[in-house]
Amino acid sequence: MKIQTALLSVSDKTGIVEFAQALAQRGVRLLSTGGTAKLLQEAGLTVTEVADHTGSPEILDGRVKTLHPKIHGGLLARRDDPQHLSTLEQHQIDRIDMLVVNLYPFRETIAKADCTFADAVENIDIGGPAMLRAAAKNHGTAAGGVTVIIDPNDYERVLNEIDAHGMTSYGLRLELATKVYAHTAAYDGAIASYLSSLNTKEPAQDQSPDRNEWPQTLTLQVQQHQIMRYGENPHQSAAFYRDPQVGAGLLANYEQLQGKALSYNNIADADAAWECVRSFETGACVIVKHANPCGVALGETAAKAYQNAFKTDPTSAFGGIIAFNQTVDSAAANAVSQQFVEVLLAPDYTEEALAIFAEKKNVRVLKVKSGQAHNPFDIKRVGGGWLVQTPDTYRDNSDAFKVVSEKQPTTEQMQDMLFAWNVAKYVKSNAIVFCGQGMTLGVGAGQMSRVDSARIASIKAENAGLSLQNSAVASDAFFPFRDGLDVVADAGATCIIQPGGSIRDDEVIAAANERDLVMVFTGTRHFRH
Ligand code: 93A
Repeated sequence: MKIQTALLSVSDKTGIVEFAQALAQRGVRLLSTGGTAKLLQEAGLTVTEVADHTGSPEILDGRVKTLHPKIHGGLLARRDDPQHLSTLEQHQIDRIDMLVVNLYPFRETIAKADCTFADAVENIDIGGPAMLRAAAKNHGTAAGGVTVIIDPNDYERVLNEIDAHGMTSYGLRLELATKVYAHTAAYDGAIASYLSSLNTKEPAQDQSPDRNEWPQTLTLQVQQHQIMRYGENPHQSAAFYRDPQVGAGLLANYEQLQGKALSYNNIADADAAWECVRSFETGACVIVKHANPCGVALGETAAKAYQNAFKTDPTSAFGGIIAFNQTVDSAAANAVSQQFVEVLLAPDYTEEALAIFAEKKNVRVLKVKSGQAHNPFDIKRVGGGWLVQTPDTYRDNSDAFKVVSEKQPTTEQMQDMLFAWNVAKYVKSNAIVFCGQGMTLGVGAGQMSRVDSARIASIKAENAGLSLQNSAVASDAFFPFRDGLDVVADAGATCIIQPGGSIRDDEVIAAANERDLVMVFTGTRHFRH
């Protein structure tokens, strides 16, 4: 079936004029929305505006442009169904054979440091996905169907097929339709992830997209960024790909200012460090080794934050990845230069700081832009498949935390617990984190039993010469027995923050009261594997 009418409505206008010209040359009638229509008309093309075609003007600041039966009927009518075709005739609806749409740049918008909530909301595209899903649903049969294009990279392929066969093949239409659903699913995933990262009074119990909304198939479209010398070990080959659809996070936003190429392990650890440091609202420093924070501290200056982070575990900090969420000045650069460091990350560096690092040619110095967006999905490879989940970007609402002990926390204890709780989110499970006065004092990570993590955290504090008297402890999941609690109390902790939810909560609360501890339940668990 020959393509007679195409509707073009794009935010990313790359290549659209050339493509529209090519369609016009092939006798295709062009329909288009405001901005796209204007651009095409300026290029001398004959275009019918959707508003003229439907007889309904764009309303509500463009929120309603294409949401009209003349558009959706034209996209959805089955091409081989006489009843559908007569319904079109009855309502004077023209078939739309090709749809060219790409969406409002939601991810790019929220990646901007100055993005407001209103900016984010206005960039949630409604009409675009509705048309895309309609057109993709109606990609049809071998006899004909709607050709839907979401990616400017596909313009040429479509033209080649039209030139070769007078129409697009079923195979291509199916492939393009599949791409659409993968794209709209990821787009909605990004919106869900953004909304769930906002502070709310009542934390949602289930922030994941509706289980029924998960796509049947996922298409992974990533771009090669760099071939690496090797993978996790020298006998493994590796490459580094970036996801062009994700506007924020380390990989979308870094610039390497000096040093050797990043290794596979550097990138994994740098990502862990950056995700942790950017979660703090005030100045902080995070030192990571093997994907776990081995020191985290707040500090009014970068130097102060670094010095306290380093104190937690100087032995492990050797060869670490160090991330800051504030500008690194000469004081911080001098302090960091005393140790062996693999990678440094910060939003900015002073000229003096860069001059200090220039003396250490091997240190990889990365400048990373902050942004609010997160990956829409976490993906983990398992034998024969992938596990896919929304990321743990849930921002806990401390107003909903409950003091379950008889003893009430002081303001200082509450601050220490909240800091410890935030760090624990970034420590591999089972995580036990001792903190005090805005710094970690002992981190127990990645153990199979919580009580062992507690023991290791207190041994590490002792090795570093740090006192745990009056410290705060966070546990990423509930204490299944009182034993872990006894270990941290013996070490000197006076307050504990944990999710609660064990069938033995009563026993654990009684133990906290017996040991004169403050205990707070958050109601949310933060496993990390
Ligand atoms: O505001 S919308 O959610 N409502 C609509 O009815 C609608 N129709 C198309 N967004 C809508 N679009 C989007 O407008 C398209 O997905 C595309 O990204 C953009 C193109 O607008 P313009 O042609 O005015 O630049």
